[in-house]
Amino acid sequence: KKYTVAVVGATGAVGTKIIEQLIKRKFPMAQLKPLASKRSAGKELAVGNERYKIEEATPEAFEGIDFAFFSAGGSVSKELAPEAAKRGAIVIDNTSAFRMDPDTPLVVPEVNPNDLATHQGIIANPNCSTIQMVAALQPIRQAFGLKKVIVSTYQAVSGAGISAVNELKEQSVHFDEPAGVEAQILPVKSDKKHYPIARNVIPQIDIFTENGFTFEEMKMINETKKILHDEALPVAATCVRVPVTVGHSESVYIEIERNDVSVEEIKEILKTAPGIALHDDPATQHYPMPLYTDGLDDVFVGRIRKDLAEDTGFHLWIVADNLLKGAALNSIQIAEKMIEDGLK
Ligand code: A2P
Ligand code: 11C
Repeated sequence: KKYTVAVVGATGAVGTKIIEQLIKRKFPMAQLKPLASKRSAGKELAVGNERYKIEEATPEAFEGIDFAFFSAGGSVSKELAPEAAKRGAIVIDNTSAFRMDPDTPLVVPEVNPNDLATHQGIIANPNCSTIQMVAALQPIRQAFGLKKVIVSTYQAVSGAGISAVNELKEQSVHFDEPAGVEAQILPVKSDKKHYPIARNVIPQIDIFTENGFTFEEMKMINETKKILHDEALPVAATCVRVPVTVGHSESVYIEIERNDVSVEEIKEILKTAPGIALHDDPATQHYPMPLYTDGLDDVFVGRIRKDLAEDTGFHLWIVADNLLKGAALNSIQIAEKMIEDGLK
């Protein structure tokens, strides 16, 4: 069987990757419909040898669509995802609009595939920094239990969209005086102040919530608990933007249930875990770095160490392409899994 597919936000950082991946993975498509704002309607989109006409995303655009991938921001999803679902499409939403809705499954196929069966038309794709973390932690959790997670992130500017990537590029051209190029996007376009990202590190991703954590940090905390079905799991996050184009990195401290586990045993588990690539050899300076994971599908793990004071504690370094496993690839894997499970 072949499916009709719509991509909402087709001109964006994630939308273009979704189209690339649909083609690369030979997703069984009868038709591909790129949708964006009125500004882009009528323009042509070139992907490989193919050219597609971009249409405006309207409720009617979803007539006859089987799968609709959304990555055009939360407000577009809130308005149009229910319209697409009403017309019979399975919506796979990349925004935070429905993630914490109890009726919406939040899925990483390697971690909680069984949640897909409960869907009511919309499936949420988790935040990029959450996806790569739970993908690496779930196999460890299944083998040894998981008691606590503390994560600090080093996130690429592409997570904030194409305009943030352009901002880093422009500031980098003026390397000696990045502050001379006025920052307009980062850390958050809608917030009051903006700071340069070239030659800088910004400890704010998304706006602040009332408890002092940012929304990005709260997403990591709440989404991790939802995906792992463990509301009581203590999770803390500090999310930081770094001058990297693609690839989020994470320093993760975990405590497991057992106190007799070695680093070797953790490595053995990760070696065979789906979607995980273990790159961990200090002797040869082998560890994951975002520059080398750009364009790759796996979640890369390295620098695994046992804590020096806590028997159940381990430190890990986790890197993945935020636009692929963090967004486009995971979304398509959700659709592939649904087809495999006979859910569409
Ligand atoms: P457009 O190019 O027409 O503005 P990014 O996250 O990289 O900044 O991309 C955002 C994506 O969301 C773009 O494809 C953009 O399309 C799309 N978009 C923005 N606003 C709307 C809207 N109101 N309706 C549909 N798509 C939208
Ligand atoms: C970032 N993680 O790096 C964000 C982007 O909720 O899907 C993804 C935001 C989201 O800025």
